Amino acid sequence: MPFSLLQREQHQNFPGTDRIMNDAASRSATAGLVIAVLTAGALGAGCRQVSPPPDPANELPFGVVDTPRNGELVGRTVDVAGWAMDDSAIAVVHVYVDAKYQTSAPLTLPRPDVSKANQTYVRADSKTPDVHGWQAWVDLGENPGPHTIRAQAVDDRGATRDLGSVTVSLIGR
Ligand SMILES: [Ca+2]
Repeated sequence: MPFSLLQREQHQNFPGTDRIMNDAASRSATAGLVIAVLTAGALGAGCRQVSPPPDPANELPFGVVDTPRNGELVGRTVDVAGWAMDDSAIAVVHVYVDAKYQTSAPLTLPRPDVSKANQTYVRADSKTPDVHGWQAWVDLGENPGPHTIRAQAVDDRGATRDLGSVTVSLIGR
């Protein structure tokens, strides 16, 4: 890769390293190697993400998968639904098929029955105090036989808990 192109990329990704690269280039005929090393190091550091530490006061979310039922015979496209609650708020529900991520669903469906059964988790300041239900469509693929659908709720602080898993049977053609 020509130096100028590399430098331009480096500048776009890591503007702070621009001056270091220029110095290195003027000092040595091996500047290209130095820059390559700097680039690799900077890229490595740039890809790392540091999560905040878990909050000991934060409760895990909870809930269930209502449909489909365990052992149900289904077609390839399956309606998956349930509910979730949290001591603060549910950010999203992730749905996995055969241990692979497939889709995500927010809470959108009113479930006053869930509010009634878990009144201490209903927030008085919520604009949608009865919305605890989620729904998603998943694709089981082409292989007939058993497939496992798993749902995981994530709260607004990143804590995650499995809501449950069901194993259904895809009817062959
Ligand atoms: Ca929580």
